[in-house]
Amino acid sequence: MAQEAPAPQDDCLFCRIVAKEIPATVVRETETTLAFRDINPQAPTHVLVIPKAHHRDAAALAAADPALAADVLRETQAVADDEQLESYRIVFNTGSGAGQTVFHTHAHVMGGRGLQWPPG
Ligand code: D5M
Repeated sequence: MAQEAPAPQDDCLFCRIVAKEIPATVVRETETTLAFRDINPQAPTHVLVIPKAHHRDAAALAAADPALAADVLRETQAVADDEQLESYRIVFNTGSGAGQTVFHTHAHVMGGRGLQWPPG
């Protein structure tokens, strides 16, 4: 059973995008999720899918609300379908050492070019 949704954080950039206090190029929205284009795209398609509720990273989201984590994953697939991506990458940077800079769970959906493995 999901816990009560965490309150929006005043100092969280993505909570402020959810609240429409900061503009974003939204490509999809559901009751529980928002998908918008990354401001610094690393691929022709680079969309961020976030839960509207504040969780600091993917692990915290999965622990607190697995159904919401599933909503986010379902929306990454929907973005890939909308963008007609045959191959794409889903990334959850988790922790500053892995490059996480915004501590509100977000899935990067990247595609539209060849993607190397392993990433840097
Ligand atoms: O990814 C955080 C991502 O968030 C990074 O790729 C830039 C993006 N970003 C930062 N500010 C904005 C706004 N205002 N709109 C859209 N995208 C934004 P991380 O995995 O935490 O490094």
